[in-house]
Amino acid sequence: MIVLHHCHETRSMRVLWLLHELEVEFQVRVRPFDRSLRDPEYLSLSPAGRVPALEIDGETLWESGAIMEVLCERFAERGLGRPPGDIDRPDWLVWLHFAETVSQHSAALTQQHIALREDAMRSPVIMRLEAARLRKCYAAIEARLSTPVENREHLLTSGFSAADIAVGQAVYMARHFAALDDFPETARWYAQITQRPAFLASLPPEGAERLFARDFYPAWDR
Ligand SMILES: N[C@@H](CCC(=O)N[C@@H](CS)C(=O)NCC(=O)O)C(=O)O
Repeated sequence: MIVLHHCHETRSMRVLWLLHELEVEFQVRVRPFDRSLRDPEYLSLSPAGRVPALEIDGETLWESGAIMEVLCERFAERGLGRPPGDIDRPDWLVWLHFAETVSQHSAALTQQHIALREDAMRSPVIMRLEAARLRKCYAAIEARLSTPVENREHLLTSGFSAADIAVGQAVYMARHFAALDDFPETARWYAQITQRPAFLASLPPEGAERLFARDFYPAWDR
């Protein structure tokens, strides 16, 4: 049995979305997003105490990008990966892992706006800087989606893939700190992929404790 260790609205959501797309049997172990990720029991699954961790085929994996590669290879028939030799393989790898470039800024902003307990600990400079760096990431996605190829609806020319899932989920987190208003192609793509039933199934269920209590956290203006 595949077991995903997951915290709502974090990077593990991209693995959850992928598992739903793959239509395989799996269990989700929802964990609170707190110090319990440092308990020895969880550190034995994920040595730095991070989510996601995935138990599969008697092994435990961590790092969302690696987990997504493994799942796409293991369930290759679902067509969400691009195997070696595929013309879109290099772009698939680039975009799959670009999700982490986006998410590092969301993680810094989550720390600034949510994790730090006292206002005196927060830095308006870091808030503005990290939000600006998110917009640079949006610009990269916008440029890609504006590249004139026929039917450019997804990040890859060959259509929907795990790269859209990884970057789409990274944008899900990022939108809490930087709006998509100036990025029309990215907004269109995001609206389209997040209608997918597998994305909707990866959202926190009604009543669950969410990471993001608000839809948007503006940078402090001082
Ligand atoms: N590069 C790793 C990052 C994992 C990561 O830092 N996950 C965050 C949630 S988005 C986490 O577990 N944070 C808990 C902590 O830092 O204590 C991945 O993509 O899996």
